[in-house]
Amino acid sequence: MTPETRTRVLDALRRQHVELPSWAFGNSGTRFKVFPQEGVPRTPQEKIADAATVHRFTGVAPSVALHIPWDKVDDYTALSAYAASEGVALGAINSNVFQDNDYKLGSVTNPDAGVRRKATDHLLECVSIMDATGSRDLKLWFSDGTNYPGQDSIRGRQDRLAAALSEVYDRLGDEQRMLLEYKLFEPAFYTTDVPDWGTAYAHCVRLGEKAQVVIDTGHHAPGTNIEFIVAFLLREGKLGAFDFNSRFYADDDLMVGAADPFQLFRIMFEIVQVGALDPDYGIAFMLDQCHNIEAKIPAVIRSVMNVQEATAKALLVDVEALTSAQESGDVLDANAVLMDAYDTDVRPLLRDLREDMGLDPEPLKAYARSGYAEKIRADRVGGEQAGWGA
Ligand code: AOS
Ligand code: ZN
Ligand code: ZN
Repeated sequence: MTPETRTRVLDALRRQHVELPSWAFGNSGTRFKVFPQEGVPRTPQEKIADAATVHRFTGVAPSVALHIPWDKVDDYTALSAYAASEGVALGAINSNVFQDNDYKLGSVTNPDAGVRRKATDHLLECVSIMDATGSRDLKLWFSDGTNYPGQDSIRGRQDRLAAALSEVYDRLGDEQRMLLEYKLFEPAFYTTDVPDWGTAYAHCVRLGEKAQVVIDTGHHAPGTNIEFIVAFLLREGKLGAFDFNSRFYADDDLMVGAADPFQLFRIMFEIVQVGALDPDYGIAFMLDQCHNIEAKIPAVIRSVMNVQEATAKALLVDVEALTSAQESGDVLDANAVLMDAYDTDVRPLLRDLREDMGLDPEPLKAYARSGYAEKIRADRVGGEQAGWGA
């Protein structure tokens, strides 16, 4: 690696920004069982403190996404000030129109106008919360869909979705954005109202430039070429954010980079090629994970490190050599250039980066030594632990 390459790569990595989900620190599980862990946060403030701890050891996770109502508080301006005092900012506001009895047949696409009103009002409330927290992004994921052919009008539901999105879009401030997430299936099994990037993209195009698509890496059919979607949306200026995680089967929400680090590298290569890694470009690189059986804070630290490793490898691709091989039609050479970067052990480089940033080069070991895990286990007794749905 030339000194110029090294400087370029380190500069880009120093500016990298991964956003953490507040819910990754709470208890979670499957539909069969939630395994509670000791020391888990009981309040939004404690979740923020845990996220800030991950930032202290990694240096590249300076914001935390909230989920409403799981992170509901009376005073969001005060919550924002608390986050700042912990050294992080509040990030995307995630809405929740999937955990209420009223939403059995859908939220904004429900056949009942009253339920649609309630769901849309919740989304509007989330924008008011963004006004107070200073958050830029409203993240929307709809569990809406149907289970049986004939259950509802596929087309009618698209009309209802468009109407709700448009009402919420009109409420956004100049600096605010709407991020629309898609998911192939689950909890609905027959039709999903926003099942794929094309549907999300089409709604976002109609809405306008403040609406962009979220790619959750776990929300595709097996074998889907996610980096193609990344490249396409980037080209159209419609990629707003990622929800990073790993999947083996469906929406597994495992640690990013655990199942398929090569896919993560291929995604990050599409990103770095157009300079979209820089926070000023506007893409939010968020994690959306649940740590059901592993310790939560170290799992989030590991995930951030996995994103950094994939990014460092992507930044190391010799673009000049790649372009020349591509232009001369040398398939094997082009592939070899990409694989050379992927096969590089970037861990020494990342250790140097952390030292440059005044951090311990080994975040997981440093966290283990810090005593934070013991402290939260001792302090957080009594009260109700945060978790899926609380
Ligand atoms: C659901 O499958 C999605 O991934 C959403 O991003 C969801 O809002 C998030 O998991 C928090 O509930
Ligand atoms: Zn997600
Ligand atoms: Zn998901």
